[in-house]
Amino acid sequence: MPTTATDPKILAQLDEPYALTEEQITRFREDGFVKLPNFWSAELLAHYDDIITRLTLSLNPKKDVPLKDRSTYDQAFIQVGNLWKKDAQAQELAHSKRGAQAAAQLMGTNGTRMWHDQALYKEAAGGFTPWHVDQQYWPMASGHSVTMWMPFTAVPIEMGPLCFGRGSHLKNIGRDIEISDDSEQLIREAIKANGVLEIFEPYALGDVTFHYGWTLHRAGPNTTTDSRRVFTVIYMDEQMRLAEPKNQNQKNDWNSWTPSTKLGEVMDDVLNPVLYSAG
Ligand SMILES: O=C(O)CCC(=O)C(=O)O
Repeated sequence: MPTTATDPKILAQLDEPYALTEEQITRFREDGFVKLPNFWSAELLAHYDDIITRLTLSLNPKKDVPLKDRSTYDQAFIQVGNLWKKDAQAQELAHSKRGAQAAAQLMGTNGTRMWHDQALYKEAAGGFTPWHVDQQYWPMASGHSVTMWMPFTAVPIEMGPLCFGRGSHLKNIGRDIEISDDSEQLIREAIKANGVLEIFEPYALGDVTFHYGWTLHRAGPNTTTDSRRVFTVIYMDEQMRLAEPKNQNQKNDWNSWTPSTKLGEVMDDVLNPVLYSAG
């Protein structure tokens, strides 16, 4: 079904800077994540919820496989990447200056490039997301990567909001373990042994979180009868260079998200446009 063009008032909101406080920037750098209230308006969320949900359900690679027959990873969410390449309105959201500028300011970089976007829909009765770090998958030469995790609705605890290991981006925990039942168990034990605090809170409508690629995180199962509808945009430093892949996941992600970039180069593939630069 065709979707109506985005209202110019909503388009303008995508470009408006978010007024980050010094405290929010400090929290992000020390804790490895920060929650930003009222990042998006209810009308903007309702508009893009329709668009992203339609795309995600139509492109869902697991749509014919019942939940019970899937792996732990595939029970955790429906995952569809780079929606911005498939739909002009998804691109409006994925390339918002508001998100890209906040990411640069939080990391303290001059600008940000696109790594990729992802819809992460935890279905009704969908399983937990095991503990992991994202950068295990990414062949990046520095830790200047960050995910904006934006739900289209409020996310109560029983729907599976993200849970973060506070300050875990500064500790070397679980960096070699891919997301799996093993990562859930091994990282859980390491978190306890290292006294890392787990921060697990509901999201109100309009809240987003930003977390570093090296921050440990997980999510509980969705025990409600609604889908947890989340869109994420992953940003990196505009100067990010391609590092030698450390594992097969990093080789795959090189191929998927920055195929023309050579080792040691700035990731300047057509898939990695600069989304914000302070100049
Ligand atoms: O949405 C989830 O359950 C996991 C999300 C995640 O791992 C991420 O955005 O880095």
